Amino acid sequence: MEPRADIAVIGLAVMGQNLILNMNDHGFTVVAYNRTVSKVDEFLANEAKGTNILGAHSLQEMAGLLKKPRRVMLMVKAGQAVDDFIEQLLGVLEPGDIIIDGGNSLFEDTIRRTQYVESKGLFYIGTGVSGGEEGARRGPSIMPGGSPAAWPHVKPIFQAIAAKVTDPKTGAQEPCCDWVGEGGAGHYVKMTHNGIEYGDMQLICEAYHIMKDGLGMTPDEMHEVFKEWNEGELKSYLIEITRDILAKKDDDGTPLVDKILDTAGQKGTGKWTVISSQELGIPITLIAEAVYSRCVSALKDQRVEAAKHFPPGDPRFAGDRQQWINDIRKALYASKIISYTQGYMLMRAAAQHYGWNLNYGGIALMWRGGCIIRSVFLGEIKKAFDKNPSLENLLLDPFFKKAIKSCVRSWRKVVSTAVRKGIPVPAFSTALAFFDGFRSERLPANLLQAQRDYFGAHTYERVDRPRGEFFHTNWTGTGGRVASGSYTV
Ligand code: NBP
Repeated sequence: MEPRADIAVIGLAVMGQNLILNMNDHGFTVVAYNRTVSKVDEFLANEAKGTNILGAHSLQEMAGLLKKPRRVMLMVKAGQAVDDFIEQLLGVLEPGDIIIDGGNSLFEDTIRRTQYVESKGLFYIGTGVSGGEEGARRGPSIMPGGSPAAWPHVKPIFQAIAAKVTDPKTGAQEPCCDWVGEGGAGHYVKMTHNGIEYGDMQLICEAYHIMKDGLGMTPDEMHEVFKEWNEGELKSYLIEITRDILAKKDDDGTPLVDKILDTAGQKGTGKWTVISSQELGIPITLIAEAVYSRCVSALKDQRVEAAKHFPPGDPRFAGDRQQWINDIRKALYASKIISYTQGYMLMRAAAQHYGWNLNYGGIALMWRGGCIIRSVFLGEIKKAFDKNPSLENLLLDPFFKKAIKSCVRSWRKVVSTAVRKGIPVPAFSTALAFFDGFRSERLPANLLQAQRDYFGAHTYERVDRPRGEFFHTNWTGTGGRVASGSYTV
């Protein structure tokens, strides 16, 4: 058969199948391949029936069907499967061809794979794809990085199948997909997206927890609150699904949410975000708390036991319920601003460390539609970076500065009352602690430096001397004159 296919997709699980169908809808001819080859025929006979989708039963056959430069997209389990396929593909592709990994790969693997594939004369793209099954089928958010030379060949397909959002200024339909940067930049941005997703979900859960235990509200009542919140500044996919979840009834007519076991799992991208933040020295405290909150939730048996030893007091918040609901909304909004501020701080540090030229407004646009964290809020972030592309910190943008100031009273009230009443609000409170630390001209780290110098001769800088001059004090009178050069604590 003559080469006539635009792209091949390997991996016929939920994401691969739906992306193929999406590509087909947009007029591209796609070749489908899967490790378990019988799934190719199953797919062609069912979901892909009546479409232009082609099937291949070997990688050689797949390569023969593709126009050049060949574009091959992997939608397989992240990890070794990707390396194995790359190795096999190098045997059937030729220089100039493009291998794309659309799975949730660790960005460091993508950096390594880009270098490896480029060393063989081919190009590599590691791309985040967000939006789950529905997104893959109807329009995901796509965050590609890797070999810049490959982007023009992939761009028409990716931008066609991506979610679209309307540019408020021009009214034009903008795709939620653009070039992110070299090497692992695309997967890094996707990882940060997932970290922020962890944070957003935790914040919503804390608001729910306060309304449930502090205000004694039923799921139906909370459904109404989330419905209202979804019409304002919090309008987002996650608020929308929370609204719908709270209205959902089990077969016996009672709220389904009350029947769901309170232990959460995690797949790893939240954890990776926190690990990277630790390596880069960036405080993404809210995402970290969101990951740890899932870990605490997983200790169900221990929690049940501990609850017997430390029984709760009365968690009820005194005062006007509607006023509290407004305060909780503001606490959620302010905490969300902190979470995104931290996420952007992380991406900025990563860009500097790995040498990526990230377009921060473009990233907000990519997240504006198609993905799990899509929201009107991201439109405001896009505007902030459009106004000032070199904006150092989101908190200092006039819109967000004003927003935080208008929320801060409610935020403190909600956090302090939840703490007094024993309702855990780790994300709300860490966001507030970060805010208070970040806006402090002077922190107690002077004492900390003194402690470090005391026990380890780590030296310190002085407020009355220029930065970069280091001093050591013989605190006890028994220490030596030598300062530590390598031992760091
Ligand atoms: P899975 O992550 O469940 O992977 C299934 C595919 O991987 C099948 O094609 C399977 O082939 C193949 N595979 C496995 Br498993 N082990 C393999 C190996 N050792 N060698 C070769 N192939 C192997 O599929 P998915 O949920 O569609 O996700 C695909 C990628 O997209 C993943 O990286 C995922 O993290 C990412 N992602 C998923 C979502 C989502 O909502 N599901 C969202 C965004 C991104 P087989 O049929 O022969 O077993």
